[in-house]
Amino acid sequence: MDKFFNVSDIGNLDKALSEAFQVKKTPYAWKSLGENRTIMLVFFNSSLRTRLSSQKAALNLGMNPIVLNIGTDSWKLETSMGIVMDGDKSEHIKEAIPVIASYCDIIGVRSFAGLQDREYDYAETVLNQFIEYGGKPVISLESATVHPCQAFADLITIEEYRKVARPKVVLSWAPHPKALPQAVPNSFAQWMNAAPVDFVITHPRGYELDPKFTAGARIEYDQMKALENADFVYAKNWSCPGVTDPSKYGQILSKDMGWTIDDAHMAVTNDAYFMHCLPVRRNMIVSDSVIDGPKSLVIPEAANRVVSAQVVMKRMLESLNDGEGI
Ligand code: SN0
Repeated sequence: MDKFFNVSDIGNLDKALSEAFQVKKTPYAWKSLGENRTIMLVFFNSSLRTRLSSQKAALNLGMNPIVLNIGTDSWKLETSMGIVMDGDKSEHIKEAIPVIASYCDIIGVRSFAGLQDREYDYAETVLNQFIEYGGKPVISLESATVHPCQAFADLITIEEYRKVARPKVVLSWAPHPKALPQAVPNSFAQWMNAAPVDFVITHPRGYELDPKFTAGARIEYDQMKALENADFVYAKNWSCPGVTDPSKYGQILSKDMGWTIDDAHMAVTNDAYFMHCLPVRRNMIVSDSVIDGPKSLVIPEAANRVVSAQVVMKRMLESLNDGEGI
């Protein structure tokens, strides 16, 4: 495995899930796999779970994690090509990436969508530069359009808590004061489409996600109807993906608090579990009563971030070791 980006990168999902549960049961069983290996975790944006769970996963595998916060710990990096560097960016990514790569075996990158230029974001420009100029395996730690470590942890959580063979999973848009990327809902949709679940997406009109990630999923614009008999409710805000109107890309189209997941929303479900990737804005996305209630999975879901990251890093280390005949 030399990149972790899409659901297809993990291969067979049953196999990935059984590996995940093995890793969860015996996290230190592969302690020698990462010996003398280094992973560089590069953050262009804030993080709590991703930074801590990635370090923990690396340590469980006996690997050395190094964290770099771009702009605060390092020089500000220029990512545009052919530019006269007379602004506040001191170093170009064309030098920075190969330098970073020369110090490590695997690179993890967090680089959010800028939400200004749809084409630039949806081409995954920054992540692809790390692949091109780094020449090392790359993990997306939430890049412009995907957050695969989160979606894999979500799938593990659903597998652990599901009571029926084919649970109904509803991804619901919810209001937020800021414009947020589409990476989390894109990946969640992509992974749920590949999983044995009855998947429904609900959002106000104009928030249609890119069919590249959602094709095949049912969209129900009536939130209450979508939530009927749900076994899992996955709430998330995202800004306008610009699918129906590219000129609105990255904009907030609605702050309708009627979409906040509260007890009345949960009442129409099949006593559903509540999920969110965190960080969450209380009483915007979800009411205190639901997130603090007995069906909230947000903490076990976050704990599974170590498991998903560890499976991905384990696979990359195995590929590296195989390639080098160790
Ligand atoms: C990010 C997002 O993609 O929605 C990261 C989620 C894992 N979330 C935020 O940036 C939330 C920021 C805020 O102020 O609530």
